[in-house]
Amino acid sequence: NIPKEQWAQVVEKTGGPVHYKKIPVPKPGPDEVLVNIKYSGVCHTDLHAMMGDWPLESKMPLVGGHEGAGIVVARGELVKDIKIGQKVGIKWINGSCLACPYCERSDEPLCGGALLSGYTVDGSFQQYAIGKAAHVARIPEECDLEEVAPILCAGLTVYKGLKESGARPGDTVAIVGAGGGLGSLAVQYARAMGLHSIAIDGGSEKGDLVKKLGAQTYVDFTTSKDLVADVKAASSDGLGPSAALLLAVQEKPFQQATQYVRSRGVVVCIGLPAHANISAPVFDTVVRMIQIRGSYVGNRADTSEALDFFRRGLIKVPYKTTGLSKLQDVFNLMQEGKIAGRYVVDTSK
Ligand code: 8ID
Ligand code: ZN
Ligand code: ZN
Repeated sequence: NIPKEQWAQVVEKTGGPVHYKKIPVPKPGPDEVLVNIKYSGVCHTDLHAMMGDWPLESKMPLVGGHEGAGIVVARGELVKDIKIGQKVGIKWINGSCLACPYCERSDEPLCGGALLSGYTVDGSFQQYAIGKAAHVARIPEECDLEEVAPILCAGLTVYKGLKESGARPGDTVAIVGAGGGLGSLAVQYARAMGLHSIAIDGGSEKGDLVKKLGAQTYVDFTTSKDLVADVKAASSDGLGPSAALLLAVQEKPFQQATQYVRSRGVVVCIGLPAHANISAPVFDTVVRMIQIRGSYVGNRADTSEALDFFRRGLIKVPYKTTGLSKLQDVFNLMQEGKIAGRYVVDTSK
C-alpha cells in the first residue's frame, strides 16, 4: 500500500520559492529505508539551502527538510535491525561512508562523503523519504512524532554544542538567538544539564518565551545600549558567561561574544549566517585564553542522547503546526525573524 506518487515541496531554482506538487515515491536501495514522514520541523538551514546562502553546492531540484519524523514502510535487503512500522527520524546527516578516519572515530558529520538530507539528497518535506539505515535516528516508540521532530536537528545540534562548550554544571552560558528554533531548545538542554543561561534575542515575545523555558535572564539585543556590558552583568559574579552558544543568523553577535565571555571562555559557533566572518583581537584572545570553535550537528550517539533527554520529559518543544502545503509561508515568517520557537509541518495537509 505504498503509493506511486506523493505530495512534496520542491525548490526548483536557487532563491525559491518552494512548489507544492506531486512527485514519484522513491525506492530504497539495499542499505536504505523508506520512511513515511508524518511531521517535519522547519530549520533555518532549509531557508539557507533554498536561498543558496552557503559556499556548498546543493542538488537541484531539491526537496528540503531534515527534521523528519515518521514510520518505516520499506527496507532494503541488507537492513536487519530496523522493522517495518518502527519510528525513525531523517536528520541532516543522511548517510556517511562509515570507513574514513572521521567515521572511524564517530565524527560522521566531518566525513567527506556525508550525504546531507534536504541539501545533497532529498529530505523530509515530502511524504516518503529515503534514509541510510545506519543513520536514521531511532525514535523511542513512546515519543510523539509531531513533538519530537525538532529534536532531530535543533535539539541534537544545541545538545552537542553545549557538550562542545565544555561548560560544567553550575556554569553560566549565553544562548544567542535564544528565542529561535535552536535557541528555545538550547535554553532547556542547558537547564537539564545543570547550567544557568543568559538568553539573548530581540523583542518581548521571545523574552517571555525564553524565561518561561528556564533562562535566568534575558538581554534584548534590539534595546540594549551596551550588549557586552549587559551580558557580563547578567552573570552571577559579573565576569561574564563561561561559554556562548551562537545560534543567530547575523554576523555581529559572533564578534560580541568573544568580548563578553569570561577569561578561558569558549565561543561555540553554530549559526551559519551568509558570508559571515568571525574575528577577535589576538592580544585579548591570548591573555584571556579565549577559545573559538565550531560545532556541527552531532553523531549518532549524540542523536540518541538528545532524544533520550526528550523522552525523559526534560525538553518541551515550543512549536506550531501547519500543513506541508504552507511551507513558503513559514519561510517568509522565518526570514522576517518572526518565529518564536519552531514550526512543524504536517505532511498530510
Ligand atoms: O550544525 C549546525 N551548526 C547547525 C544546525 C542547525 C542549524 C546550524 N544551524 C544554523 C542555521 O542554519 C541557522 O543559521 O543555526 C542557525 C539558527 O537556526 P534556527 O534556530 O533554525 O533559526 P531561527 O529559528 O530563525 O532563529 C534565529 C534566532 O536568532 C535571532 C533571531 O531573532 C531568531 O530568534 N537573532 C538574530 I537573526 N540576530 C540576533 C542577534 N544579534 C539574534 N539573537 C541575538 N542577537
Ligand atoms: Zn537544521
Ligand atoms: Zn566517512
